[in-house]
Amino acid sequence: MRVLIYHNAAEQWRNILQRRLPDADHVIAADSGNPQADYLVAWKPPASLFDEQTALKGIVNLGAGVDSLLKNPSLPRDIPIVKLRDAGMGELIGDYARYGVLHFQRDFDRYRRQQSRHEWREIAVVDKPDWGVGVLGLGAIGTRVAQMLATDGYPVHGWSRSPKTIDGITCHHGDDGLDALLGQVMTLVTLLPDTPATRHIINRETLARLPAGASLINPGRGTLIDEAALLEALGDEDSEGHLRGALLDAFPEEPLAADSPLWRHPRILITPHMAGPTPIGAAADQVAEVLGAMAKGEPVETIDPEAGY
Ligand code: OXD
Repeated sequence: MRVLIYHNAAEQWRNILQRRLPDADHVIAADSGNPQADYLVAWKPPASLFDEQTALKGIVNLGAGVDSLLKNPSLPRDIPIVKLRDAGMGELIGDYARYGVLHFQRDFDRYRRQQSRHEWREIAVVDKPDWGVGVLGLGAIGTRVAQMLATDGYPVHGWSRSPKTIDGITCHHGDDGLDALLGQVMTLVTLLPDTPATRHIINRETLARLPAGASLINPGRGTLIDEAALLEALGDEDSEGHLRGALLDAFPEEPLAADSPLWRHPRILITPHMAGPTPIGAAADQVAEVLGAMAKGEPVETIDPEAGY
């Protein structure tokens, strides 16, 4: 079987896949003139790659989110697509969420501002059991993040479109469930996929349902958040608004434009889509397993292009 690899670390991927599937022909995709391949293993491939590849039997998306792939105008609609499940990204994103939750729960944002005024004043701690945390999106990664936060002692509420049961997490679903969750969480972590149904799910109305002084952490997708509503909820630059602060890792356009007002807002922390880098070893195990199964005609867990994840 021939596997075509498209990734900005393609060489590393080729070497690691070669070791796992030594009998396959692993080819790094060039801009054009690639040989016909059986499988494409790729992250954000260009449309031209699909235009020239006419014999593909399957695609492995080298990331957990398939939004970019599904928006590709030349994506063939009739072949299976498999995405990376949690290959260790869950724990990394869990650490990111933990950092963000502690940042707000232990008032590091407020202490930072006090420091700029040379102000020495201790703020009473809100205990973890009184600091509800919401996790929107209970896929493999959201579930891991929710469990890590619950282990830390926060009451964690999770939300998904359809009902779920997860040990130690209060699970909500549907529109009513979202309302119920929002009213009870001091920090909201958004880990939903980018689909038409989740676009701007964080908007003026949903932000208003959070308790005053709540905070937002978005290691998911930038499209989940209505940016104008976020800025409005954060209030002016000198005093906390209904929303106390936000830690943002994902943006609708990346890199975030240099003139975006988000950069200079004093209560927004920005990171460059680094919350959950893919651990290549565990991810390569998954890719090799999927390619092996597809080559043998065995069933694999494919994404649902209609649902968008
Ligand atoms: C992913 C990502 O989807 O890195 O894996 O955003």
